[in-house]
Amino acid sequence: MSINLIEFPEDFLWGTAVCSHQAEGHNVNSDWWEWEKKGKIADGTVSGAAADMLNRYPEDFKLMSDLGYNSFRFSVEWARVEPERGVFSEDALRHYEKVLDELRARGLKACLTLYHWPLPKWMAKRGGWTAEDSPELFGRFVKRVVERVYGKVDIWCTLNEPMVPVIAGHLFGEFPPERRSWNEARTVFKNLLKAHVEARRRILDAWRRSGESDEPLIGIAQAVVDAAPVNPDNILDSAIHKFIRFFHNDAFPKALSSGKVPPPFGFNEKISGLKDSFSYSGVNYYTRMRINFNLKKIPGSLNDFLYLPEGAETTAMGYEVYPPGFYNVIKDAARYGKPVYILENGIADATDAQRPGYLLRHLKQVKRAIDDGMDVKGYFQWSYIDNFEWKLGFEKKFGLVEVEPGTLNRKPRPSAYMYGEIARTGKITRELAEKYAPNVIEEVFES
Ligand code: GCO
Repeated sequence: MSINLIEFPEDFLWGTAVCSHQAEGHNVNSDWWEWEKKGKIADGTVSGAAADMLNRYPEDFKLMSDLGYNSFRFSVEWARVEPERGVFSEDALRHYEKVLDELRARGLKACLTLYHWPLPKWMAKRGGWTAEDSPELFGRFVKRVVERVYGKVDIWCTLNEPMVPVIAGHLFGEFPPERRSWNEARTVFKNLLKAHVEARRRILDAWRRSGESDEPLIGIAQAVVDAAPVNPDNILDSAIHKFIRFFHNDAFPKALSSGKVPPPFGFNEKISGLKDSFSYSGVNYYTRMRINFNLKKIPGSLNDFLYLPEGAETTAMGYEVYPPGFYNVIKDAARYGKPVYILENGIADATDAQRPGYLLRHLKQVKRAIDDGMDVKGYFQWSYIDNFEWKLGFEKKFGLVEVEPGTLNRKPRPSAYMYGEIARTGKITRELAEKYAPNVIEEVFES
């Protein structure tokens, strides 16, 4: 069947996302800042001034609203707000207050992430998320933030991709604190569940005081891959794919739903306040993971499970472009019976040659999910702007908007305008696809 138009619901959120450490710059009291200086970053860069959103956010929010976007996701940096244990920076709190006010003044809805990986140095020194009181300390920081900004936030995201500190930080030792300990990984998993509970409690306290009737939207952003066995008849591939799908995608959200710590992370013990502790499912999707296990090779990172079919289209990250996987993971997220927000989806592409097509093909899968009855409420493109891509540095360009080296001036890429047209109209038309990505017309409009 051939169609000419893809239409999204009227109140759909069309946003972009950043993490403050990656985009604001100068997160000097964080563990990542210290770690970067040890020469850990692949392209030899450090986060430094990043995209300088710390100072340029008013210009950025004007650009977003001029382009036609209606929402924005970003994070508060714990290390900025609490640079020393128990010492809260009035400057930092005022900064985030002003950022949220500016967003509102531009008519942009705010999704605020409370933890997006960097920790204050003092926290990291005392064991980070392995410390028994880490959830409580996180709760105390969140309380300070919530007291200042409640009423200015539309969507609360307590944790961004909690499995990254668990797996990359404590199991495979790729991110700070570079640990390789299964015991620690389990402890971090449990403490992050508790940290979510603590954060949610503080947000709900503020909500009760506010007298509003509707409960605030609170959830996490979960990184999900569409894991599948290369050869379903191979018992090992099939078993490993199921395990990875559970371990990486489902274990954490399942715990938020059941209130228990699932094996292998725990023994189904209950955590008080955890059961049904979210009001939406947040999905971050980039690629699929095809499992082709090699017995001779012990995996050193989750990426070692990635298998690329010959001729597969890939991104600058080396990820396979696989839009149908997006539909599959949205379907998985929708099983919890809550609204779904896509909190990240995007591509590293310096020349913007692939990005328009990537975007249209992925948005088509979102629409497919909506047509099949899934309650998808919004989509946040990663990323608004080129930023510090963690261990890979600035070489990977995820931005709809390019940052000119040196001046840090903003230069929207063609896909930034394309995304704006979609956001303003809620529609993908054939003309739009012809203008920006004629090569994907068939995939997007013929089904
Ligand atoms: C992620 C992170 C982002 C990354 C992005 C691109 O959620 O993985 O939230 O910080 O930069 O995913 O790799």
